[in-house]
Amino acid sequence: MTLAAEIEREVSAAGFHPVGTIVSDRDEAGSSVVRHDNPCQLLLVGSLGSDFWTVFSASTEAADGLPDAMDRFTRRVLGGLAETFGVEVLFPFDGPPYYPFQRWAKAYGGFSQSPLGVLAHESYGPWLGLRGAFVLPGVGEGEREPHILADGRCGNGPCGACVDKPCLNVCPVNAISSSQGYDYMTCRAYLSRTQDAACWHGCLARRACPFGQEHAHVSEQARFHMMSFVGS
Ligand code: B12
Ligand code: SF4
Ligand code: SF4
Repeated sequence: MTLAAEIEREVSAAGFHPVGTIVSDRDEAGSSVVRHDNPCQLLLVGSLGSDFWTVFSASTEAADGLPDAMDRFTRRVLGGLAETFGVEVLFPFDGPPYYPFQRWAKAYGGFSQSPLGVLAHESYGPWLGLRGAFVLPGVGEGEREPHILADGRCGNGPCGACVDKPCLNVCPVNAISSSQGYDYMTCRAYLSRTQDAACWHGCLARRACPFGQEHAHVSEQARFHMMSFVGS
């Protein structure tokens, strides 16, 4: 079993969702990983749906009342795995400057930049959280693959072919448009002043996406993310 496959197995057992491995070089990865051998491999790890929520909500971090519970949980669990396997792990919340996690996911393939700001995927819809990237040793010349792996999971993501774009038509304050993208200040102001908004149970625009609906956040999970967004 390869190192990536071993880590993927442990990541799944811990409640996270392994996305896949990209080969990273200077141009794709940006300056943040150039201190590593190039090319290096990045194993992207996400979180998906209520499985992750179940594990996280039973953690000590979720109960201790301190800030950034999910980030601290993620750092403990994925950091522990990195230590076990003797590799480094990068986190999306370390910054600014932030590691370009969305760019990395697009390099893996299957994701499109949605009008919502988040990436959308045919299977996951707009519901995949990006939680970490394990930095694995570089691959040899002969083994080097293109950034998009030929394993059937890759493509351009669903947004380009989504004609109706229902995500654009449901926001109560028109914070999402095809021309301007996502106006997070308008969204945040609305949530702050409207405690009974339906959005507190999940962004209506995100929920309108027909893809990956089985991975939509449960109400408590949606509220957790909205609270941290409005407080940020
Ligand atoms: C800063 C930030 C924000 C800021 C954006 C402010 C701004 N305009 O710069 C704010 C606080 C608004 C924000 C909000 C949200 N965010 Co945010 N955010 C980030 C963060 C930490 C850094 C982005 C960045 O600067 N990257 C550095 C550049 C160089 O990387 P990049 O990949 O090339 O950059 C892309 C992004 O910057 C993106 N982008 C630009 N503006 C915005 C605005 C939003 C809202 C998003 C999501 C993306 C986005 O476009 C770039 C080109 O692809 C990333 C984590 C990360 N490390 O990327 C999460 C991240 C992009 N956010 C994410 C999410 C899910 C959200 C929320 C939907 C959270 C929620 N509530 O569930 C909210 C939106 C609120 C809502 N109503 O639902 C996810 C997206 C997952 C995905 N499938 O794509 C990320 C990857 C975090 C994660 N752990 O998964 N976010
Ligand atoms: S509704 Fe269509 S355009 Fe909007 S995020 Fe989903 S696939 Fe993309
Ligand atoms: S959370 Fe509500 S206000 Fe904010 S973008 Fe989504 S639908 Fe619009």
